This record gives sequence, structure tokens and C-alpha cells, in this order.
Amino acid sequence: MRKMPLAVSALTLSVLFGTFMAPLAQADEDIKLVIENHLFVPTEIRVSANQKIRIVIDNRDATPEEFESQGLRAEKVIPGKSKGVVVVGPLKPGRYAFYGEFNAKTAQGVLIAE
Ligand SMILES: [Cu+2]
Repeated sequence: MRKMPLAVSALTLSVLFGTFMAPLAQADEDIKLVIENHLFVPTEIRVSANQKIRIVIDNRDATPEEFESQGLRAEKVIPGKSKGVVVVGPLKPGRYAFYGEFNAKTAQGVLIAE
């Protein structure tokens, strides 16, 4: 009979976890961005305005890169050969430049919210 309360509390925890943790990780739109040879691919991303955007950045280079954008208020270091997630928005319609701070001359792109 002691297993029942345990099962209930585990269920309660998972429900609470789902309820309170999901919104933090949720976004309305998912975008994939690749870093390769110190370049962003694609260099231009179109997203919906007024929505939260989750950008999954896949750094295929062996070296780390820092995704940076003043307009998006985002900054994240992504180690070599790994992925990083940046959540931005909701954004007003417009163009938001981003770049790789460690290779700023080559790694450049723009996110267009419309
Ligand atoms: Cu920075």
C-alpha cells in the first residue's frame, strides 16, 4: 500500500513540471541555423513577427562560436561540434542583424520578422 502514494506524487510532480516548465522552453516557431566554415547558413531567416522564436544553432565547426545580436538581445556561446538554443521575441516587424562574435568578418546574418 505504500507504493500508491509514491505513484501519485510522481504523477503530481510530472504534471506540475509539465505545467510550469513547458512555457519556459516553448516557442511559437522553430528555426534551424547552421554554422559551417565560420559562416551562418542560411544568412537570411524569415520569421513571424509577434511570436517567440526558438533558434537551434548547429555549430558544425570544430571551434566555438558566439551567436550575438544587439537587436535580438541575444548572446550565446556554442562550443565546437555542438548545438545551442536561443529564444528571442516576440519581435516587432523589422530586420535584426546577428553575427558570430568570434568570426565577425565572415559569420553574419539577418533575421527578418514580418
Ligand atoms: Cu558577445
